[in-house]
Amino acid sequence: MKNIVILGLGETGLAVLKTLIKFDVFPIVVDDNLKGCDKVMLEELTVKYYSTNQILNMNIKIETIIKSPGIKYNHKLLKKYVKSNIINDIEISYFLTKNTNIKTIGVTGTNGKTSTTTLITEVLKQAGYRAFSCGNIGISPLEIIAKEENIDFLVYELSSFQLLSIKDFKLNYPLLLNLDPDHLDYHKDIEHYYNAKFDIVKNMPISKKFFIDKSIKFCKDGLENEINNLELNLEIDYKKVTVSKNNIKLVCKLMEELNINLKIVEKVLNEGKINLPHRMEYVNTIEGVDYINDSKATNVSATKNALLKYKNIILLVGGFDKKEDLSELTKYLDNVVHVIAYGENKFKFNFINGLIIVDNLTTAIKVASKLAKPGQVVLLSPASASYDQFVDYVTRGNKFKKIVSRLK
Ligand code: UMA
Repeated sequence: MKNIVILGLGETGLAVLKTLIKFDVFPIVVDDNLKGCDKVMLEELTVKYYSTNQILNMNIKIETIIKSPGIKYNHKLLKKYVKSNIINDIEISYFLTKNTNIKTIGVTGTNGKTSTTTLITEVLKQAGYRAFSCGNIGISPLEIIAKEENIDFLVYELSSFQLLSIKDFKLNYPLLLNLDPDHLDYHKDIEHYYNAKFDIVKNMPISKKFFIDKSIKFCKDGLENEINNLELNLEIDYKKVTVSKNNIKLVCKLMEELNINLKIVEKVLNEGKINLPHRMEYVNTIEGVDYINDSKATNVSATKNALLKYKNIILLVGGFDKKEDLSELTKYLDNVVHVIAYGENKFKFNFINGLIIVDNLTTAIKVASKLAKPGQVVLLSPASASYDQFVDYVTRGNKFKKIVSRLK
């Protein structure tokens, strides 16, 4: 019996399950945290489900494991079945689209992936195409393929976790925005992380072009690097948009390739449609103090970008320790008046002079609001993941906004 296992029944696993069932394939689901309602759903679908330990004890043959991106390669099932075909939803989407007219664009990089993916999709839509964002942005490409008809473009946001599990997947147009240390709790080392990012061109893109930031040195035989060296004549107020200038340039380079008028990029940016929540999001001004929610800044380089954007900052940092070298932040503290650290890794910010340490985000905001003077900015830009005290960065950002609204 050739068993297919879906490992992890989150957003990705569910999309894979629905797709397989559509093709009359009934996989086994393995998840260690299934809720009662998930179990009822699986039973109704006559899909078998097990915990990791249960399936390990069964000693069955497994031909293919479809892995959720958040599950690490040292997971017990993956270690035991290392010779199985281990793939993901991104790989499956390639097989479903490769003989169709759907064009694919992929965006990876350490920071700015979601806003750049959203920008590309919006520009394509305004140029008259049926374009959809998918992937790490929060919706599996399989969901889009199942739901939408006459798709012109799929615009994938791709994380290093997802890129690690691709085999034959290739894109028409790959983009690599930037590279900085991140996710060192998941990857063996920085090289392993960077190499996963380069896997966006593991298989030669159909266009043979790689849209890549000028700061990154990369070459591959037969592949043409398209560098973001355009002089832009667009009227954009960069202070008001959350997509960086470099990423806008790279998007423009891509749009030139697709023969799309760059004035559409200008229009989309100026309409403010790309200003996503939790990314340098303006929340409120209270007694002359601006409150900014940058909860999506889960690494040093994202926090660095926020520190370069604002002045007179009271910075709130801390959370789950991703094993990054936090002392890199020292170089960017010129505009900072106070730093308040909270969360699991709060003591790791001890290299900052005058650091204020508190237990949680609520206290950090309260202390910041007492210290803040008119003209200053209270900036939540944690340089850390949220998992120590929150489900994810969205919950953390929403909590920040809720507490700030109460301050008023
Ligand atoms: N699970 C186990 N055993 C384990 C670990 C997890 O059974 O040892 C199960 C959990 O019980 C859960 C499932 O696995 O049911 C979770 O899988 P997952 O963490 O891959 O979550 P998904 O819901 O499938 O979400 C994933 C991405 N999550 C991660 O990469 C951690 C989402 O990116 C993505 O939006 C979604 O697929 C759709 O593609 C989130 C993210 O934080 C936003 N990404 C990282 C980032 O942006 O920095 C890379």
